[in-house]
Amino acid sequence: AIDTMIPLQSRALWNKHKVQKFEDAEGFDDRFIHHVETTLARSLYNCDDLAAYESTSISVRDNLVIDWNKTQQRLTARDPKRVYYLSLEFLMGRALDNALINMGSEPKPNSNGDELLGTRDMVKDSLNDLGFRLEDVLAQEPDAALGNGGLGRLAACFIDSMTTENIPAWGYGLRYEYGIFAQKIIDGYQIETPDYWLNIGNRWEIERHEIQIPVTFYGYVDRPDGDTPTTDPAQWIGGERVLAVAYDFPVPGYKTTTVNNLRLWKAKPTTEFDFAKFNTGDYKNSVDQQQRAESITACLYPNDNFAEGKELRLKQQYFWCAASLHDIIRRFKKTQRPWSEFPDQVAIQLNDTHPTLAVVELQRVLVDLEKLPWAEAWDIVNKTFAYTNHTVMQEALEKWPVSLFSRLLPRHLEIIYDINWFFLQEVEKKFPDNSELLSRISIIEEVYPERLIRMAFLAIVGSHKVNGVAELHSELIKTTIFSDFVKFYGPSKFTNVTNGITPRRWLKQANPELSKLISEAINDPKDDFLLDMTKLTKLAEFADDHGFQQRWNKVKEDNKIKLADLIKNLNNGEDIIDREHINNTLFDIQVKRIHEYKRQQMNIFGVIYRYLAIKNLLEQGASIEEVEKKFPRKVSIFGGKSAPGYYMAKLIIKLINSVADVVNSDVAIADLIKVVFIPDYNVSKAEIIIPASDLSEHISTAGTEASGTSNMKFVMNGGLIIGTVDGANVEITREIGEDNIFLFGNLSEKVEELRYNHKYRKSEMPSELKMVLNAIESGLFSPENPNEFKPLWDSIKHHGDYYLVSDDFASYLATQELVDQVFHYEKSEWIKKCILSVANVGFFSSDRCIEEYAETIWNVEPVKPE
Ligand code: IMP
Ligand code: B1N
Repeated sequence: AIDTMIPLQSRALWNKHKVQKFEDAEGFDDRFIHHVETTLARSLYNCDDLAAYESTSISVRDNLVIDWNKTQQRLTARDPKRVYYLSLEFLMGRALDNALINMGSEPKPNSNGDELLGTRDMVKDSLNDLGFRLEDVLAQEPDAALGNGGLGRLAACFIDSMTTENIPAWGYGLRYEYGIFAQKIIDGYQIETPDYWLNIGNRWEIERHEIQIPVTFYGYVDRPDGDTPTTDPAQWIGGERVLAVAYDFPVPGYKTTTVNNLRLWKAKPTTEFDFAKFNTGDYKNSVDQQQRAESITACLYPNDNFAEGKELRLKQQYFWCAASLHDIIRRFKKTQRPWSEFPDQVAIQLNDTHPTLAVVELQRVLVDLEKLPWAEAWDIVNKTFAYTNHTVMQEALEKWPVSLFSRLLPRHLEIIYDINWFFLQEVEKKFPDNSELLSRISIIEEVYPERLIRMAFLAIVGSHKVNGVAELHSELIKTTIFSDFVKFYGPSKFTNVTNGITPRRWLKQANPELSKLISEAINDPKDDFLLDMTKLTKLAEFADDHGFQQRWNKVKEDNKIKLADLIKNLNNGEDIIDREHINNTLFDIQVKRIHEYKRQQMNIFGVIYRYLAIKNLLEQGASIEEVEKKFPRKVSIFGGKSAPGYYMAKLIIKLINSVADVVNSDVAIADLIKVVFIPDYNVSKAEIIIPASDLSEHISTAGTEASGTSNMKFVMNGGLIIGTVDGANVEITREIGEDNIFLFGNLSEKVEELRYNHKYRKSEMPSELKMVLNAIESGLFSPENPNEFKPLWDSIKHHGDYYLVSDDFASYLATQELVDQVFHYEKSEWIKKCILSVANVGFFSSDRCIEEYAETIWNVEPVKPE
């Protein structure tokens, strides 16, 4: 609007005082001290690590914001098609270190002119001169943990890559007051404590008081023109009103001055005056009511791969979709283009079904407010949206009761009915007289006593493309949960984009030493491989080079020492890991959300088997040296949160901790096995844990893990994988070669048959598993309560072993034996496998992934800084 712009005659003055980025150490020092003394109102007499963190962050943010403004102005001028990534979760982790790595333009000579320094090193030296250590300063930052696991971290990797690739893209999400809970382990049990991450404020966010969007709930539908059809414009008179306030997080890209935006919404009360309440003198009550608004964005739902179905969750979803769409539409309207051009200017990606209401909301805005005819509006909607599916697990598929919708979003329910009606008409036309198909494919599930809205079906019908997140998964959704839709639409609506991860955070930032070794080996001093991962293939030349192998192994050993230090700190200073043998102790790591389908129970059963086998050998009189030959040194490391209401997952955590207690204190086995559960696994801990792995476990029941992304992170950091033929493991094998991965277990094609066999008791449990379950049942790990783990053995022995532990256990153990063999007796072969894996991991950069989305789904082009 004209009135928000500075008059022409004043602009010379603005340009004269144009703010500048700091470019060198001098400039940084200046900015740093400025912010300590003004923004923080402190001085050199009371500047601690926290203040240094804050001042560094604000200084860095200043630079980002300058480029953010330029980026947004450039986009307004060029008016390209933009991408909006709608995700209820953004698991960003810490911002400062990543910003220092990404924003550094070209490395510059240091003060002596004898070394090229990137921004991170320059700031590190500066902080040193100012009296601080960069590591201590970085450690002050709380994780932005606004996500549960893979889905949320994927969104974070994607905005990094979209920015790095100069794609005009904004993320939209919620600014939860409380992110994922912090996990404490007390007496072996998971205890959840609130994650009030904003406790020390947040120096990365920009609060936009001026952007407040009203959002409505409840109420009723009014038809001013009488009893018109529901496809005609109607008016929704909302009951409850709240405001969405925008908080912006600048997103830096690597080697580009493009800075994109992550806009998160916070709910707050309106300042509307409620006469009715005022007149009845009910002041306290009216304040209470207002306060309720804030509860909408108070808390992230802590479930991974599970839909809880709570009313507040649906309110979160609508609040977020309505505010985001309003913002997107406002931006589009500034260009004065006709509505028909909306899909040429806007691509909206639905990260799972959580934002599916945006489909309905856009239809509502176009029909009710913009008065477009239904069909015209629907055409626009369909061309705008695309949907990513992340799971085939029934319990994760969102279905909302019709009754809840009719109360909370009455107009949206009408629109959903109409969308479904038109859709079913088309199905009927193509497949006449097939009432079974109609009821299977309907967006409304007719189940007694509650009719349900199938959000995934609504997302498919409302989108022009649907994608899965790894090849196997994308095939599976076509043949199982969405097979009727393939029949109706044909296969071309369904596609695959295999997940990826950003090598900036997961290689350069998490593993600076490996990154340095690589850049030296492939002669890439400016770290361009982080943009073009095909450069890594050159590493293969060194795979057999003994000297290089030793340097490679030294990096791994140093990373293992760092992890051992972390574990020691978390264990009140007591060392669990034997430092002396760290190089020939295999670090076997499984860190991810605790879930029966991910089968941490199988991993800990494997540990128990190993323990029992060692004890047996010792009892038969074998010496510890003889035992060590068969069962060499190994540390089994676990980490991950359970959903607070997930009983079985919590029991698995308890079993791991109970086994750790017994095994770690058994002096007879002389440190051959150690078991560690790292509490409160999160992004910043992952950055320490992942680079330290020799082996990591990705052992889900075939067909259950859509992709997995930590598997890619471990490989990128020079660790090997033991895994099932599931999710992205399949493509990892294709890329790095089957000699370099330890695969085992039944294939997804067999799963149905195996489950059937369990149901009709046609399965035989392997003796090794019997031995393990007997030991657990004997109370070896819970002497005071032998039945404590009963639900775990019951699920296998009596409840059909849904996750097929007994079918995969024998091949799991055999494969672990092979792992031991190669790690301990063919170490050079082992390291060679690691090097070859990293050489061929390039495919899993999220940059490749974003290029595929841009080309095949969004149809957007990069807009490069001039
Ligand atoms: P939006 O696209 O309208 O949300 O704009 C996002 C931000 O980009 C604004 O808050 C401005 O800071 C900046 N911006 C957008 N359009 C212009 C423009 O035409 N000139 C200068 N800055 C703009
Ligand atoms: O999404 C990741 C995949 O790599 C993982 O395999 C997959 O399990 C994960 C409801 C989910 N799928 N579904 C969820 C999360 C929260 C929620 O409320 C479902 N997370 C995944 C990235 O593609």
